[in-house]
Amino acid sequence: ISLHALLYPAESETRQVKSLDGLWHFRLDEQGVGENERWFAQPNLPEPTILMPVPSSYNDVTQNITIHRHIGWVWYAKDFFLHNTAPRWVLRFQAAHYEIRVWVNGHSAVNHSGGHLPFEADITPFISTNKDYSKVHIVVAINNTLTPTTLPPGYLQIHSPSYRELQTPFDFFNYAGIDRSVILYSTSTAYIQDITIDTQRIDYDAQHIATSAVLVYTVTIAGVNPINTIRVLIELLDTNGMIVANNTDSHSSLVVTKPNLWEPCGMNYTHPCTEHSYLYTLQVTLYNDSPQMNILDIYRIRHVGIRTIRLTDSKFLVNERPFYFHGANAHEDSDIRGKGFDHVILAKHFNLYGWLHGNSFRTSHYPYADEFYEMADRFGIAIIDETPAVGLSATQFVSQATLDHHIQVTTEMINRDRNHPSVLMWSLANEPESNVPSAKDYFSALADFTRSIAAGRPITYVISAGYNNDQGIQFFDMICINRYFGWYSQPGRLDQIPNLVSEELTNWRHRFPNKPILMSEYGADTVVGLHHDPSFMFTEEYQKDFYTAYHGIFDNFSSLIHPDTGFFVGELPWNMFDFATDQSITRVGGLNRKGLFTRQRQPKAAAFVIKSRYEHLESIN
Ligand code: BDP
Repeated sequence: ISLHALLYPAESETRQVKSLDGLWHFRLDEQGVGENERWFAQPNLPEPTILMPVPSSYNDVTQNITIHRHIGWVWYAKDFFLHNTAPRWVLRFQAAHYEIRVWVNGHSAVNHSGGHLPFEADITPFISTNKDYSKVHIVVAINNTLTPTTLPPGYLQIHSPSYRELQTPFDFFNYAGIDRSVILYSTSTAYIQDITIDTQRIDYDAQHIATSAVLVYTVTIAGVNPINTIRVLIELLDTNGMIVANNTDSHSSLVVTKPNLWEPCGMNYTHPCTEHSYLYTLQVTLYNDSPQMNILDIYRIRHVGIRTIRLTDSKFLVNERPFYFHGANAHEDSDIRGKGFDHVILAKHFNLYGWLHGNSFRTSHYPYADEFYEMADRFGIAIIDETPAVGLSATQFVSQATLDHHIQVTTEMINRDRNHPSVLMWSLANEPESNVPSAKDYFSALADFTRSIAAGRPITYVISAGYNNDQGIQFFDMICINRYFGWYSQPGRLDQIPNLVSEELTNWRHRFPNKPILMSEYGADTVVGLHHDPSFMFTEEYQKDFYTAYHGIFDNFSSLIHPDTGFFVGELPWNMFDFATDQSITRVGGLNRKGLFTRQRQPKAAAFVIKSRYEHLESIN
């Protein structure tokens, strides 16, 4: 029953969307007995239960440390009424972490493995249709235990019956629960199942003004038999709602004359970070092939951006012009909510990128909620979309189960995100142990597969290995390196940074003269309010000086500043915000404090250094 979760649930004349967000009944299942005791078949979860907000991570909502650090199964339940006004109802989880089982009115509806991507189930068979309404009881069981074959991986250590520990080879807290929205949506019996859009061709005049663009699309229809009883109409609308192109084939192209292009903000000054980027709407209508031409289904994608991407040996081109990434990496993380999706946090996220004049971020270290991509399309913020493969080591490279899951999660991510113009590149992993020999075959296979579905985007992974021993990046399009000179290495020695960065970039270029290079992480922990002159580690002064030391060298290699010789295409500090980690001796108060902003989204001194740098970069981009 598990379907591919593709189109975002959007309302239209033929589709209803009902939110199931709010308070759900919740309890821990510390002994892991719920499934055997058939909790899913009972009218209520056995007590003790509490109320838990959805969406949110469950970890930080209560005062109970047992819930905060729970490892294993938890259960959620909710009842609601559904009026039978549609022939087909689909239950959609925008994501839940990690292993999920869902029952609807006692029937198993869907199972899913993986914490960061949507999954859905047609629940029509489980609701009674002989009345005007149905009472629906949903029960969800979720297990946050990570294993060597999950992504990210994890290792359960049982020190004693009362002391179990989940070792996580990554630096963020393993928040869990129903952390994104739960949605119910309806369709007609015949419905639009999927739409893909590709805008890889734009023609220009001598002044580089776009004269026309070709938008290739495919519409997939389900629930009709035979297919020749229906017709489809595809229309592209501009921001005034005027139709600029249309077609009646389900797989064809639209030609747009004098197109308005989508561009990342700040690029060529055509679109400062304070304005929105140009988005068309693609409207697909399904009719039955009768004289009445009854409308069966309508679906609109409201974030269609016309733009191209191309890499040269030394440049990242958007619309055939060099693009320089200057933004900051992030996490889905905030006080109380943990990884839970929240519209306030979402809006603040983009308002702060605007304030900073940041034009990009990487979804470190997993795909974010859909809403981030729609906002990025609108704001003109470029995204490097990353899979949850963080913390891979030699153990994983020899596991077929890991490679299979990596391929599955990559496919789900690309299927979900490929229509967003903001997504400029796919990042397949963060800091794998790519210096071991087994990394070679693993990444070769992963690159081959991903290239076959990459939808016009370059592919990369983010490297901590050295230029002389990395085994996998040879199969990818771009070099993204994370470096912590002046922090994890040469701590306290800001004076060493310029030479080390310079050598590093030169050496990578020497080994890979045909791949542009991006600094995908660099940063220093900073306790807000801590000061010292001359600058010492952990102070606000140190964070300022740290960034300044890198910037001078970046400029020496920048493809923006040296169009003929430069090959360095961007800088992404680690991190935009302080974020939660496991408790440890290096993480004061359970936070990684490398944010330019605190976890409450207030600026540290370095945020102003980055802001004035980015204003400058924007003026030359
Ligand atoms: C990098 C990791 C990132 C960490 C960061 C750090 O990619 O996830 O949070 O180090 O230690 O190596 O701050």
